[in-house]
Formats: sequence, C-alpha cells, structure tokens
Amino acid sequence: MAPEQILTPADYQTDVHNDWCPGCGDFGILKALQMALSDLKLAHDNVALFSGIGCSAKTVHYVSTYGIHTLHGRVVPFATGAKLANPDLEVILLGGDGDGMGIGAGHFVNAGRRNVDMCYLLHDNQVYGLTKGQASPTLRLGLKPKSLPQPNINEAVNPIWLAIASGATFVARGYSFDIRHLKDLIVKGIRHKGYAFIDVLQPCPTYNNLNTKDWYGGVDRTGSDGKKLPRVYKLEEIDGWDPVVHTPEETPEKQLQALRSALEWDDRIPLGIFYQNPLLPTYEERLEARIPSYREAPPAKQVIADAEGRPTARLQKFLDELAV
Ligand SMILES: Cc1ncc(C[n+]2csc(CCOP(=O)(O)OP(=O)(O)O)c2C)c(N)n1
Ligand code: SF4
Ligand SMILES: [Mg+2]
Repeated sequence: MAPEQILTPADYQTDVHNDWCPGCGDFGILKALQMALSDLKLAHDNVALFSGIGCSAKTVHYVSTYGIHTLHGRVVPFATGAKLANPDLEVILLGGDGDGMGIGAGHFVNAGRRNVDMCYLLHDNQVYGLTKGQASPTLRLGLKPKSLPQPNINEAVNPIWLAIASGATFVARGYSFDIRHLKDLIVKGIRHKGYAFIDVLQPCPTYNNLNTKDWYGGVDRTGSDGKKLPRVYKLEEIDGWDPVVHTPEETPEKQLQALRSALEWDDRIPLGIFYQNPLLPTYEERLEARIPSYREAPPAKQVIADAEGRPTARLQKFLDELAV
C-alpha cells in the first residue's frame, strides 16, 4: 500500500502574487485555513473554496484547491449549489462583513435555515476594505475609523446573534492573530455535520485604526500579577463551558447561553464555540429522504452527455418530476 501522502500547510499555497496590505489580518486567516486543510489531510481536488468580492475574497487565489471568486454578496448561493450538486465535496465559504452582513444578509439568514454541510468564514474587519474603508454592518454606532469623515450613523449587526437567530448549527468566533486557535475552530467547523459559521475578527490596519491588533490584544488595566489583560479571551477557559446541544430539549437554553455570551464586547471579547447542535438533519439528509438515489447519483455524478457530447438528459422525465 502506498504510504499516506503528508500534506503540510505549505502544500496548499499557490504562487499567485498576494497584494494584501502589510499587517492585514487576512494573512492569519489564510494561514489558519491552510493549517486546517493540512490537519484534515484534505485532497486538493476534494475542496472547493467560494468567496464573494472584497479583500477577503482574494483568499481563494492563494489556496491550491478549487477556488471560485464569485459576486459581492452571492457566496452562499454559489456554494450551496455546488455542495448540493456534489455532496462529497468539502465546501468552504470566505467573505467580508460587508459581503455577508450587508448585501448578502438575506442569503446568510437562509443558509442558517437550510443547514447545508459547509463552513463559512466571515472576515470581520468592520469596514469595506477593498473599496477604501466605508463603514461595514459590523462597525459599532458612533465609531469613527480614520477612513470615515463622520462617526458611523448606524447600529451594528452582531454576526453571532444573526447566525443563532437564523438557525446555524455551529457558531463560533476566532481571531486572525491567534492562528492556532482559529485553525482548531476551522477544523471543528469543517468536521461539524451541518452549517458551520465562524466570525473571524480581522484587523484592517489600513482603514480601521480602532479595532487593531493592539486593541484586541489588551485593555488599559492590569491583572493581579501586573500583566496587561487581553481583551480577547476563550470561552473554553470558563469552568464548565459547554456549547453543545445534547438533547433537543436543551436547544433554547444553549441558544440563550450563546446570545448572552455574544453580548460581551469592549473590555472582554469572547472567542471559541458559542453554540453547536449536532442533532438536526442536514439539508442533504432531508433531500435524501425525498429522493432516495440522491447520495449515489447527485447531479454532479449524473451523465448528461454521450461520447459525442450530445445531451442525454431526458427533459420529459424532469418535467414529469416537476409536475408532482
Ligand atoms: C453588487 C456589487 N455591489 C458593490 C460592489 C462594490 N464592492 C466591492 S467589494 C465591496 C465591499 C467589500 O467589503 P467587505 O465585504 O467587508 O470585504 P473586505 O474588503 O473588507 O474584505 C463593495 C461594496 C460590487 N463589487 N458588487
Ligand atoms: S485594505 Fe484592509 S482588509 Fe484590505 S488588504 Fe488592506 S489591510 Fe487588509
Ligand atoms: Mg470588511
């Protein structure tokens, strides 16, 4: 038997020129993703990354798997279509906070309702990086990063709250400068059976001079040992923290626990898994219950043309099915 191929994170790197600004948090997300793919030993041709439009969306060019750079706000429909056409594919979504919480917010909500088995990483930098720093939907009311002429006039949306409210079955938050922890979250998100959402705090040093690496790293107060206290902390370090739904009856309490924890911001910002429900059927399982042949013959495995390339699809059969 051939020895198992060892894939290191570097094996998932492309030689495409990277034009992110120095110090951008996107570098940490890229690294964590490559480490997660390597940990999971995922074959290049079994992974498809989908992105919207934004600085974050360029990530798909820097990873040597399939990469599909789609349209602003439309990453969910593209990725959902691909996953349902080929349920064996490992599908990962990448997008900015403008992409997912603004123009793509409707798709985001419906991704939660469906529970398709895929993993979404939100690059949360509180600005529209690619278009020069306008306020994104996650920027807090009244904040004025250097890219804005006036303080932000809108309230912020909380991605963790929105994901829980939409029905997402794995909801977590990572930080782009804690690469190992983020890698672990991505591994768990990919392994989760169902829709996994990870809000990743990602400093944009070029336009957001408020939510910086320094800001996430510490507040102006010291602990009893005289050390500066970090602003970000890990939920799993709380004694007895358990975000997992073990029985259906636990669901509302676990969701409320997640919502309460996600209220924390400013002085203390929690990272880690807020909520995980492994008990709900995925969309693919629901589909299989209606179409028993779905797993063996999903659309990607169906023959649609003969050797000469002539379509073999029987339109009448399709129309008959639609008429049911
Ligand atoms: C339909 C559409 N509307 C607007 C744009 C312009 N546009 C490109 S990227 C972007 C915002 C990017 O911000 P975000 O999604 O937060 O990603 P980031 O650059 O911060 O990673 C906008 C508004 C577009 N490309 N397509
Ligand atoms: S503009 Fe901001 S988000 Fe975009 S590459 Fe530069 S630092 Fe990163
Ligand atoms: Mg952004």
